Amino acid sequence: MSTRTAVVTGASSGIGAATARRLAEAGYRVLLTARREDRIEALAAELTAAGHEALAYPLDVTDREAVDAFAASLDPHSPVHVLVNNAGGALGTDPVATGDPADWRAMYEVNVLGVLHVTQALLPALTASGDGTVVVLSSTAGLGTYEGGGGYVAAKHGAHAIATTLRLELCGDPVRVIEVAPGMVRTEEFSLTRFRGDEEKAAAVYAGVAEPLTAEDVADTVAWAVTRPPHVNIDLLVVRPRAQAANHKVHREPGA
Ligand code: 8X3
Repeated sequence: MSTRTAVVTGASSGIGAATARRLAEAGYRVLLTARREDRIEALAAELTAAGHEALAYPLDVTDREAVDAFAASLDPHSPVHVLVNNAGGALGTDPVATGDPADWRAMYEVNVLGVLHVTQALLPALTASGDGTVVVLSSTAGLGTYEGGGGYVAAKHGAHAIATTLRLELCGDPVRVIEVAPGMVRTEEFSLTRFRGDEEKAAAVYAGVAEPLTAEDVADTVAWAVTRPPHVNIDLLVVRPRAQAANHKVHREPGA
């Protein structure tokens, strides 16, 4: 089988970096994109040293011109088989009544328009591959609401809507759309970013939870879904830790 190429956005840390590692191990040539060039360069070097094919391309998915330039830079003779739309994130836990519209806008930009930009730009290459896969890393926040979810819940509902609509629109084309919706995942940055660097508040999210999911758990799920035979479309996978039965129903060990 000739080398297959996977593009991963937000590959500088967390689920994106773990997914890039897993896809590289599965034999994909991985194109790592994220804003932080030093991080994706380091990951590309690590993967290359381990005998995999990996390249870093600094990219802000909210910048449409930059996304188009990235797509144009790809070798037209080397199709893209997989796009993992992972870049995203949350800002704040304010109620709707007091949420900052600037935060809502920023979350919409990255979680919704970011997915739109990269998917639109790479769709021709994914289709040309004859067997393309678009992965949308949404969230359980895209499937239900919770107090304080605010703009993140709204934005992830948008990402979910892109996945479901695109799947309908591409029916008959050689591109499948897979949505993976993680619940509580403890990564180095997600909650820290949400709480703007407040380590105490970030840690409290996971307080007493024996085993939140790890980035590797989610990457494992993504890699499994992507490596099913081309005719098998895993529409939607909801992945949570055992201790989380719903976003608002989390088992915490006493004393936490
Ligand atoms: C992360 C899940 O519960 O923080 O996407 O919204 S949650």
